Amino acid sequence: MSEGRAVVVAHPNIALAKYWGKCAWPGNYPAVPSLSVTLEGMATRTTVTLDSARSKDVVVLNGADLGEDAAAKAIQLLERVRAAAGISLCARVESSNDFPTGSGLASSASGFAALALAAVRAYGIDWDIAKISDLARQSSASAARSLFGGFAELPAGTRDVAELSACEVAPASHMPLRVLVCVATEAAKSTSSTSGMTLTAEKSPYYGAWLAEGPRLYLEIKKALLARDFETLGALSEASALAMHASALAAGVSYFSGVTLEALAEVRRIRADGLLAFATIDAGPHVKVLVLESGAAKVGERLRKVPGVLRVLETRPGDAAREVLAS
Ligand code: 2P0
Repeated sequence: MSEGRAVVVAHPNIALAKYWGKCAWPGNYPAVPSLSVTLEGMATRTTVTLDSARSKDVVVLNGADLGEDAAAKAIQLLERVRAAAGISLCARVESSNDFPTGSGLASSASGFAALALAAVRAYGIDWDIAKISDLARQSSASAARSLFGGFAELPAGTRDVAELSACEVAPASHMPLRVLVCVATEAAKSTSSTSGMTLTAEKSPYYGAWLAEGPRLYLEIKKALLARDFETLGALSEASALAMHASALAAGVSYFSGVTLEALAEVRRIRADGLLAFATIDAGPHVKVLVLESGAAKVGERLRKVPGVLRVLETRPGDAAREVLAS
């Protein structure tokens, strides 16, 4: 790294125990604890370069200048870093994803994890990974988890905690898990996670049930993960996703498409045929299927035939966000 420049690669993560809903006070604190797996096989690469010739930050995503409005969250993060570093120089941010962006494939998780680490390094601040995770969380709570490899958790916010970071629960080698991502569309979603959560909290008659069920499932999911009990882990992860979406649906917030339902039905048929496969869904139409390495080829073959599935990405537990040499 030359001074004032850093390049970072980060992977998205998918939550086995879902985060959905925020604490009532400002600062982007999650209302429920979550537990995720960071996925090798999809990646964001972000470069932050300080530039004394610039009077504004520029954020380029997948080759297109975002403009100030779309880049507002990224610029806010840079402002926090500048305040901590005591440096006023603006920056150029270039970021690209090798998977669909803004579509429920956790591009904001890998994107803000990569930006937080790259910005802290480029501005030369000596923060540990917990502090960088806290920085990423303020922009996008799921991003706090992508600073870590393997399996990571993020606690719920509490009134007395200002710095809230994720931490590693188990390394990538803990379980031979594979996550088969059924890509249902290349398009970005129309309801952001943040507004979906707000609408759910305001309008869903089942939001209270989710706030009770989410933390209970998180504890059971963590227990099953630590015991390497894949069948229980998968079943509970599917339950967490369905409970989250049930509460959102009751507020009129739907991320499902026909392809989502077709893929969910196929996962149930796969299980009925005696194979262990479990579904999870985030704020987008893609179904992600949890399998063990030994079942990945067979299950993948069946998912590829689901009507509307464009392609199936095979991903596995991966590494933490990391600085790389500029190429
Ligand atoms: C998760 N999701 O735990 C849940 C499950 C989507 C469904 O975290 O509002 O982009 O920026 O903190 O992190 C996606 O939401 O939301 C998300 P904000 P974020 O992965």
